[in-house]
Amino acid sequence: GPAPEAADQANAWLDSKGRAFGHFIDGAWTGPGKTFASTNPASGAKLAEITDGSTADVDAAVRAARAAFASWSGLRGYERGRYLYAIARMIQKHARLFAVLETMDNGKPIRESRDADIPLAARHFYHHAGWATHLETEFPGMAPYGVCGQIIPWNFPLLMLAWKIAPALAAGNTVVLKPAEFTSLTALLFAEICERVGLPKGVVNIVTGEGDTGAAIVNHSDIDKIAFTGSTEVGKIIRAATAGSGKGLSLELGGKSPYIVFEDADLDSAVEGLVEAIWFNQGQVCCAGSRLLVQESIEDRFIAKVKARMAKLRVGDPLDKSVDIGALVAPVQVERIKDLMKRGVAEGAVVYEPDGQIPAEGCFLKPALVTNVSPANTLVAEEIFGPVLVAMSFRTPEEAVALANNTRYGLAATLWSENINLALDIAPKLKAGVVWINGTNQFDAAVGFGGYKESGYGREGGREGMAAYLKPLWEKDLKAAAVL
Ligand code: TXE
Repeated sequence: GPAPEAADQANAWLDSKGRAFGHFIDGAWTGPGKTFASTNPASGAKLAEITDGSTADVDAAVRAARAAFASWSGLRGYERGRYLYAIARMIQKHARLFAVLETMDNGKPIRESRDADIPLAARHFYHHAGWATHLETEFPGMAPYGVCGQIIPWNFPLLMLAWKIAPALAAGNTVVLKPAEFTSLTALLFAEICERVGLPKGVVNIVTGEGDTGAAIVNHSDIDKIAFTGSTEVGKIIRAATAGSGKGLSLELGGKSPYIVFEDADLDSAVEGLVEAIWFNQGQVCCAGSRLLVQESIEDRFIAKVKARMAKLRVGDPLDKSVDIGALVAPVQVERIKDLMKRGVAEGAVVYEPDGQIPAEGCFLKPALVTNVSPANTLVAEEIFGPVLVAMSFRTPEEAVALANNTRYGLAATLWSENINLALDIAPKLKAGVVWINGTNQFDAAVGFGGYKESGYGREGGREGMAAYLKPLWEKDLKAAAVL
């Protein structure tokens, strides 16, 4: 089980804040206003009260960001880079506190927050500190947008914050960021880090709240660019709301990514990859390999291996280092997943779940494997965003490609084959922003990530991700910015 002291440091930090948070605006903390509770989904215990940001709060944050913009964007790139390096080091220094807090707030296994979320967030700031120092040579004639409004989801709270804030700041933008209502805590700890490294006031503003607060950001007239990661439904609303406003926009939305296993694949490795693809973070991953497509000749053998592996997955206390599957983020998500499963079963799907107990209380679900489905089944067509894998088979590589692309999404795809000619022939035919061969869920700050079709547009990370926070300078601006 978890070491009894595992949560002590995070609880001490929450206690030191009185377990009630306001916003971080213009380098200062507002008092808590009208609040909602943030709970630990593994236990149902209340962690803190979070302020539900009003239109006036958003406006104050935008004004602070606007006021900070001239001097922040006027710094030389290497000077901004120094702040980003300092933030990266502080995330590393407080990595354990960040990891435990993230796990308590979100329910994800501590092994994942410790080994993935937090180190990748630090890496993102290091990487973009480098970009800041090279902007003037790598992006001549480009300038920051101005004030960026950023709205993020709850599945990778600190990491999504890093994906948004690091490139925005490197480019010289100032930001107003809203974390998701279920998971505001690491964003608030991050605000404290901005204070500690002496980031100029107003450069980063964190406004907490629910969808209405997000809408207030989207609709604010003095914001120059919106960046959103979340559901396709809300992405569509935001696209409509910003159309014709002149605001820049990037959207990273849902997915239903195929995981293709050819008959000549190394099956044991493909099974391990599959565990990573669909059960990492309880399946609450936009690029989750949630649609298994397996070649008919090996279908029975492969499915048997998957079931045997599923039986060994440990579901339980996310603070326990030996746990593979923690809690889902909130009861509403558990209900959503159960409803989708009911619909799928009514349409003919067969569900396999391994024997064994899972905690009776808390947002826990067993890993599930769904078979006997056609492409029209709800569980094949809809993003489930939970620990649910759907499996279908194919006969020929052409059929695999057709099935893989038969989706309104296009975020990621994985394929397994020991035949490199086949792999390299198939990969470019998959309509997905990223294709992994004989591996899965490989992320790096240096590589652009993003989707096609209803998975959104724009890229985060790498050169494309930097470009997404820059726009061409007009001639008069070029003259004014002669220092470039
Ligand atoms: O997402 P929302 P929800 C998918 C996934 C999940 C489903 C529902 O399938 O089951 O969406 O999740 C803010 N204007 N993904 O309802 O609402 C909200 O406060 C502006 C996939 O939690 O999209 C939060 O900060 N902002 C996804 C953020 O949007 C609004 C990750 C995301 O929440 C808003 C999350 C509005 N009108 C969910 N309404 C991925 N691709 O990773 C809400 N928000």
